[in-house]
Amino acid sequence: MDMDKWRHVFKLDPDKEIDDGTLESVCESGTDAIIVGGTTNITFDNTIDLLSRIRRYAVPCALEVSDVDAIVPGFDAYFIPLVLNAQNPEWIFNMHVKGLEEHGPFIKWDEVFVEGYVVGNEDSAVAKLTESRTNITEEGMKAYARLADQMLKLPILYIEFSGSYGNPALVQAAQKVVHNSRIFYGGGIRSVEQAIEMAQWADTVIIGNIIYEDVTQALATVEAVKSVGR
Ligand code: 1GP
Repeated sequence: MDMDKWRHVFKLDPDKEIDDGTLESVCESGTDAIIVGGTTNITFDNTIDLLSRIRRYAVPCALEVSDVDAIVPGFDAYFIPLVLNAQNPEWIFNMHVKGLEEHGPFIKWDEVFVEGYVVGNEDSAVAKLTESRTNITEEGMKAYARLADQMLKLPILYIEFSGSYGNPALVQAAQKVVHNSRIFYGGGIRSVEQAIEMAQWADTVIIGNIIYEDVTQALATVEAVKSVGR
């Protein structure tokens, strides 16, 4: 699994229904990877069910951990969100420490990647849960990008607008100052044009909800993102 080459990723939510045909088209689309993740009603059972269905295909598959009780073995990688603009202390490090108390001795650290999340859509479930400070200027985004990249040396800066299309200028601002972190952008991409716009600045473009609303449009984003050189 070579995360440094991922340009396009589909994110599948264990809490949402997906039929076998749609799942096959997503996994065989030419996307670079599938991330399994969501914010609400994520359980061990719905996560392992989805993993076992994705495993019929060769595509790499990572789990984005949002609930310590829903950590399922057998993924290629484990992404651990750290919400940099969370104001609720429970979501800053308490959850991580709880996870480490339970799973610490068994973790294979070369499979673990911490994502420095910056949450931008105030109406999203993740913003509400973590009480994220969502009004972010370009200068603010540069500060978060430096925090993730230079100060914390995180492998991923994830600009998350889950459910609403964000301002590409914010991703551009982050890209200007980041040296090593890979910039993931996800949120509200519903068209090929939006996918192309974000692909100019984001290293990796994440497509979520549109899979469940208009799979043809979702599949078209794969080639669109890959057509943009970076
Ligand atoms: C959600 O960033 C992803 O965590 C993708 O967002 O579902 O809005 O595409 P959407």
